[in-house]
Amino acid sequence: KPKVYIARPVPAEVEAFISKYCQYEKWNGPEPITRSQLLKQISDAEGLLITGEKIDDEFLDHAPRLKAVSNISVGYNNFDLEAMKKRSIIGTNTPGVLDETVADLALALMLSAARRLPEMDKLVKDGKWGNKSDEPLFGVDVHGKTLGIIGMGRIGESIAIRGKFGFNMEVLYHNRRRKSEVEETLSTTYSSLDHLLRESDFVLLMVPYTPETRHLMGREQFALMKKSAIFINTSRGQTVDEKALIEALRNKEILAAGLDVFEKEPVSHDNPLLAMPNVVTLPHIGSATHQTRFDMAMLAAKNLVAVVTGREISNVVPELKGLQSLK
Ligand code: 8YV
Repeated sequence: KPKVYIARPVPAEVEAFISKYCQYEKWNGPEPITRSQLLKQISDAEGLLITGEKIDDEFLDHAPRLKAVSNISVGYNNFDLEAMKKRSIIGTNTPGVLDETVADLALALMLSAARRLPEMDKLVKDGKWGNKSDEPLFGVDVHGKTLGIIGMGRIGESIAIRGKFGFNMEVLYHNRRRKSEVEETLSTTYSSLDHLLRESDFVLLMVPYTPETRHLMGREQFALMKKSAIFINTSRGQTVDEKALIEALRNKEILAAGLDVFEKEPVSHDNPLLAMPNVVTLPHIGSATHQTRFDMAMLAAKNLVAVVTGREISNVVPELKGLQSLK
């Protein structure tokens, strides 16, 4: 049986599945495995199950027998694609199984920021629910507003459905590729980035992190947004120039933000965003429900087993697809 290493805790059923096809070792520590600990574990591994650990030249030099790296996540910005290509290492991800869950969270962030839920929760718990005018507690509506989605992949579509049919929103989208099928079925409107930023009441970022999307939202982009608009990020922190976001919020160029991701994670305690009552912050939990994380781990396990046992492989990341035939 091929040898694999499981670097993240996975449900017992997932481990049992892997054990049918592979010999495996796993990380047992209560703390997440560090890079140097992981480098010590991979000298004879043919496959690896990870979430987000950087796979680069140095890493691969420590893993001469490696064939497959299976990410328990849809994002794969941790893959150095060139380094993997050079060595014909197949990388897989978990598309599809988390779309609805991440879309739910995106709507939760929109609603939380618009109706100021964390502020209101704190007010009640602090015993400050007075009987004076409640105007200071007013928020803004979500229903019927314009939602601009930057990145119309699978998750973007699930968010568009919620906005359109759940909240009667007008949905604009910007994407690398225009998607006429989404325009027809969801009556969304393709828009240039600038137009979307100018027109939207909610600007939601749902793009993969690549060299092209680094700091996609910067000073200029925030300046185009309405002063009454709310910015939501459920993608990757590095797609936003966080300094520019902080400035835009400080200068009241935008109303509020809802963030599941940050440039540096875990976010530092002294990050100015944490002190802003109009910023809703979450610890990167877009896909974090019991069911979805189970489904992601099982799919990642199936991807891994398929590569190391030479079965038909699905979910190879697009940039590494041609490599299948080389193995
Ligand atoms: C990660 C994610 O899996 O799938 C992604 O791209 O961002 C998440 O679902 C999560 O960070 C795991 O810790």
